[in-house]
Amino acid sequence: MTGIRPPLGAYGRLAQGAQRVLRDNWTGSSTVPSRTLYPHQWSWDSAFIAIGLRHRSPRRAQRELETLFTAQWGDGRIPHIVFNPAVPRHAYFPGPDFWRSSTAGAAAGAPADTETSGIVQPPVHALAALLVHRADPDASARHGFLDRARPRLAAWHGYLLRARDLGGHGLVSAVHPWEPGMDNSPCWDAPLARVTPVPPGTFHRADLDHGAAADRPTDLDYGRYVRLAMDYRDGGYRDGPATDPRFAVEDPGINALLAASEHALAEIAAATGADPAPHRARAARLTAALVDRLWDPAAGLFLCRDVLTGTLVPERSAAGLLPLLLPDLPPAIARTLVRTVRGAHFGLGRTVRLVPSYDLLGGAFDPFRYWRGPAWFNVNWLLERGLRLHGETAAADALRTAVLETAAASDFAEYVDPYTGRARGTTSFGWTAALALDLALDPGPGPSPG
Ligand code: 9WN
Repeated sequence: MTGIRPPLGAYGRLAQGAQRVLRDNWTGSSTVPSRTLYPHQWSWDSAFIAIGLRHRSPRRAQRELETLFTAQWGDGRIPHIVFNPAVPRHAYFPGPDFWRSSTAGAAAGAPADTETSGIVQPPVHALAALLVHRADPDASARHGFLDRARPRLAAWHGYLLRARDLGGHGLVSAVHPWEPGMDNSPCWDAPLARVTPVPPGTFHRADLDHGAAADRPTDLDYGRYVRLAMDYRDGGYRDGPATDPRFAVEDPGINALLAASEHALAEIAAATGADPAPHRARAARLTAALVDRLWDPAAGLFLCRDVLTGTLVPERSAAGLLPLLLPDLPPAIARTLVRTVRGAHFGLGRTVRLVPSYDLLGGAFDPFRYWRGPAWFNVNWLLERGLRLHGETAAADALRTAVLETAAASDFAEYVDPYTGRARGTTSFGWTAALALDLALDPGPGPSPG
């Protein structure tokens, strides 16, 4: 069975369903993650969505990314949300009236004519841009897609490496739990406990109008999210020790995705006649810093480091498996990560078919609650790639099949119970549809044939 893929078209119905979601969620210039729960443009969602869109419309995939790039700030940051002015102000909290980017972020170069949030999400965009380009390299070259994308991406990575190296060891720090994209991961529990929540009742959680409370973060977590975002905003979204962040965490997910995107940016540089060497060097430095700062041999995966205490957070999150995406990971570490994915804590191919977001045996595990256990499709798409990259073809093939079957059976759920595969959160979710479409239609990154 190893390496054999179903013939193209075997997932025809799934591909149709995925395209329907992407059509319904398209606004004319970008794609919302969900019409109800997330009615604006999100940063890493758009990158994943572009990866799926490229198979049906490379131009629309380019547009998706370029709409996001238009909202880039002068300091290089790509905001985690770009607000659609046509959507009612209170449809999502925290909305544009909370972030007030065009005024509070003016000194950091926030656009004057578009409202955005002021925090960021994982930098998957260079990887997405490269894959979008490769879907139709001639048309991409004709339209100058990579020529326009390259300086945007370089400025984005530059911001992260310059302004967000709060630990001083060459890794990016998240200053808000929403930044790694895994909002209520148990990895944030200890660092977040130091943050005083805003009083309950001072804000309205629009998410609970559309999602079950048991699937979402708690009110106490939200009070702390709001406090951190408010303080960052009131400090003009300035970065660095002078602004005294109360939450600063080196996350293996963000840093692995940045290193993977530096590899992609090297390819983009080469394709546009620029020098790829600085990007390869950065990727190598990031990989070395990840190993040096976040690798935990006893746990068999990468952990988060709380920069304010200097300690590793002893919680196993799927973010700690994402360095498997890196081609230059020391082989012994790659082998250990593969063992960990299949071991009792993540159970792949043993107790579960999709990798859970958090340790199945962890004290905080909850199969329903967001990033505290459910399996997410973007994480599994990334790990499918990582397994394939490191020669684990049979495991990658099985994971691919599980992603496709579960995405279709759950109506493209936002996330699923890792044991039953049942939908949690919302359905018709953008990146679930896009990444299922990608796995249904893409031959994969190798080394497997096809
Ligand atoms: C806050 C849009 C986003 C994803 C995140 C996911 C969730 C937002 C929220 O939805 O976060 O950014 O309101 O809960 O955690 O990864 O990008 O799909």
